[in-house]
Amino acid sequence: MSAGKRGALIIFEGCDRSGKTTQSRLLVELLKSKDVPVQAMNFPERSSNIGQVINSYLTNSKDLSDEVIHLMFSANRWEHMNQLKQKLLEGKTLIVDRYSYSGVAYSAAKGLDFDWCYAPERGLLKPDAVFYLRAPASDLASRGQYGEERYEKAEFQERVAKVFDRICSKEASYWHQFDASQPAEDLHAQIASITDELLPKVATQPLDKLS
Ligand code: FDM
Repeated sequence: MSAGKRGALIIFEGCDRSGKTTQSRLLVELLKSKDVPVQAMNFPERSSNIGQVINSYLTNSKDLSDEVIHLMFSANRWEHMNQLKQKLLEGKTLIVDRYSYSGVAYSAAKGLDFDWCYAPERGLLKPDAVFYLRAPASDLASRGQYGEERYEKAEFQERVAKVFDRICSKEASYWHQFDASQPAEDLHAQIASITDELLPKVATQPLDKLS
């Protein structure tokens, strides 16, 4: 990359089975094919010590209070922030599957206070764009059986979707909402076009923080 040009921080958000994994993979492949330096990441990042506790919780082998697991998810983002920042400043674009908004949406859906949930996210890197894949939870449930993990229940996912909707309307300046029930190629084309415009635009902008 040319000196001083940074990569973009792009986040995919949405309920389980909304197609985030497929769409982030397609976007990474597209950028690679254009020789854009890019890396896929996801949260929770399950390999660290904190990530392993989160994994035990999600797979139901460990119980923790709603507050404690919430702060662990946030700590898991904080422990990777320097690494993310460095990669972005080196010019790498990061395509991240889930971020702070999943943290807020899943915990607020359990009944925790929205502002309390958001507080530990303040100061983390602010995404340049959030691609929110939205589909009715009933639609998602009909795509196939939910898995075995803790949150994979249709009724809970509907509550999560409501919190995502609330965040989406508040953060409209950098959130892009898509109908996740459309064919994957159509969705990818829309995401690719927004990304195409985004990368040169943010390349010379300073990194920002969530406030
Ligand atoms: N999840 C994910 C949270 O509850 N809080 C968070 O901060 C994050 C990042 O973890 F059910 C939930 C969302 C999902 C589960 O996510 C695992 P993946 O994408 O299936 O690994």
